[in-house]
Amino acid sequence: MVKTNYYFVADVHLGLQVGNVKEREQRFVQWLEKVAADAKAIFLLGDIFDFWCEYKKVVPKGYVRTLGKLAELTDKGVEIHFFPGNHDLWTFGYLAEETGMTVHHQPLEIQLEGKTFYLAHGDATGKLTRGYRLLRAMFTSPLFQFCFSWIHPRWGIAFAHRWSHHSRLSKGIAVPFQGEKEQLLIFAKAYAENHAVDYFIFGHRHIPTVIPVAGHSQLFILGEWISGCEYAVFDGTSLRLTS
Ligand SMILES: [Mn+2]
Repeated sequence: MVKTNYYFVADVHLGLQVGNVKEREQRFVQWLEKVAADAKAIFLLGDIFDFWCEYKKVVPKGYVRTLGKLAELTDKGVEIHFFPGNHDLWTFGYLAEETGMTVHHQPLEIQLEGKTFYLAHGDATGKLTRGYRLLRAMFTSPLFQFCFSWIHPRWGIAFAHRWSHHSRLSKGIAVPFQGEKEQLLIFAKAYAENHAVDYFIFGHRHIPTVIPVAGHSQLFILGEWISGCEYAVFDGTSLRLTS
């Protein structure tokens, strides 16, 4: 099959104990298999795993079908990019090494078929609340990560699962789109003032949205896979949200 498409997906939240956990992973793995057939590249824009963490010698249980499929596809030459989200930011080389994905810890501006894309998970994009800034600074701090790694995974991972389950987004309850007050839109508008970006694509918000930014520039917010299976596809000419 001729490879013509680029795929973007986020917020699968694999492992989240809401709804049918097994079915969600099957759905995602089947999707990967299906889109890989005509994919020039697949971009995983964060929170694919509801919790991911790499200890020196240990990774969390589960996700084996996903990890296997990702490795199988990259072995076959499929290009897969992984952006850590706020639920799966603790990857320090193992995911990239084991699955063959390219991991991006920073937002990526990339040219695809002559169009410019700005890609990020979105949790750290735009103006963050003071509380979230502190939390993020803590979670991304090497000292905090070092200390966490010394807690036995039995307690560390259990704590992380409880924390994740507690989060509003994880339960599939998204804050409605904030219109002009939406941080991702405010960011995109400001950024587009001095960068020629055709498409901004983010996840995190769990609300599939397409909204004009300025001129021909558009903001895409991807949906989630807790109850849906939404993604975006770029066929070389135009980008659209679909499921
Ligand atoms: Mn998120």
